[in-house]
Amino acid sequence: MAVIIDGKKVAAEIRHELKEKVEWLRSLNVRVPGLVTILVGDNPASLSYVTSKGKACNEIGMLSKIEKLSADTSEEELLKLIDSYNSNNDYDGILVQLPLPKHINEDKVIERIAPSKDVDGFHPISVGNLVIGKDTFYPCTPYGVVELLKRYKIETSGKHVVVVGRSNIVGKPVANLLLQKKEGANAVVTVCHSAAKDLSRFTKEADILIAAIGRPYFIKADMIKDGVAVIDVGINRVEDSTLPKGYKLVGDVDYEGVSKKASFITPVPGGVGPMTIAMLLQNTFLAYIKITKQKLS
Ligand code: L34
Repeated sequence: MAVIIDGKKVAAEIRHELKEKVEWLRSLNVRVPGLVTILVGDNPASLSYVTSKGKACNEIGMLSKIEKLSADTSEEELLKLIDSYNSNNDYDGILVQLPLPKHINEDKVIERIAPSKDVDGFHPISVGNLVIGKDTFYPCTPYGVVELLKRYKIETSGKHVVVVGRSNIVGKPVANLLLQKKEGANAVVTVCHSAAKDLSRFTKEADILIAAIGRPYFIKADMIKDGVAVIDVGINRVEDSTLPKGYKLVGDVDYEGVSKKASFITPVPGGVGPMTIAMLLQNTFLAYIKITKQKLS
């Protein structure tokens, strides 16, 4: 049976580490890091993630603001709001929760965020810096995956990581992170996706399998080799009328079967999800440090 990677616990540890740093800043009577999260529309999952982000900020003593805009907000208005936070010195990080309503161009919005405040790491400048191995903000979910591997001492150097999924939010950045020539990375990385002719051919080769497909129970036991470490990034709502909410959360991995064969596995919920939020706080702290250093030099 696989070791269960407890993302909830690791995320709490990271938040605790950050809380101590923020308390230290408070004791010095200096400004603390601040994050603004912008939500457009009323997608229930997005609302719940954004609420969790705000709560996590407050709990560690960071400044937090949630800007809730109606679904019919124009692109122009959203861009103006971003501009105002780009020049607001109380906020080090700006996050626009995705997805956005169809009438708003996501690329345009992401590109409007000042790269120095891009705590999501989605700006083309951040993405480019990641690809060429320069210091930058790493996207929170991929960063959380790498941090989980590190804290569970799962060797990545020289190992074959197979990523299933090629999104800009998870698949591509997690592949680029693990490809880097540095500690906690240095992996041989394969990225596969829906166009693969025989996906199992690739997934069976993995020492570490990262599932970011967005389809419930997609990775089955017969698609993996014994002893693989499995990171399940998927968060799917599956109907379950026996529950008060009417749905349950499941990953992209058939946990039942796969956990019997794997060496490590992340559960859903309680795996990668909480890490996304912890790494967002970490990035906001990093943005604060960078901005403060720049002012001093
Ligand atoms: N801009 N948009 C932007 N940045 C992001 O980093 C995100 N993402 C994804 C969606 N859109 C985004 C998130 O914040 C997904 N995501 C996210 C954040 C937190 C959790 C899941 C996804 C999370 O906390 N998951 C919990 C369960 C939450 C629940 O009960 O609904 C877990 O244990 O997996």
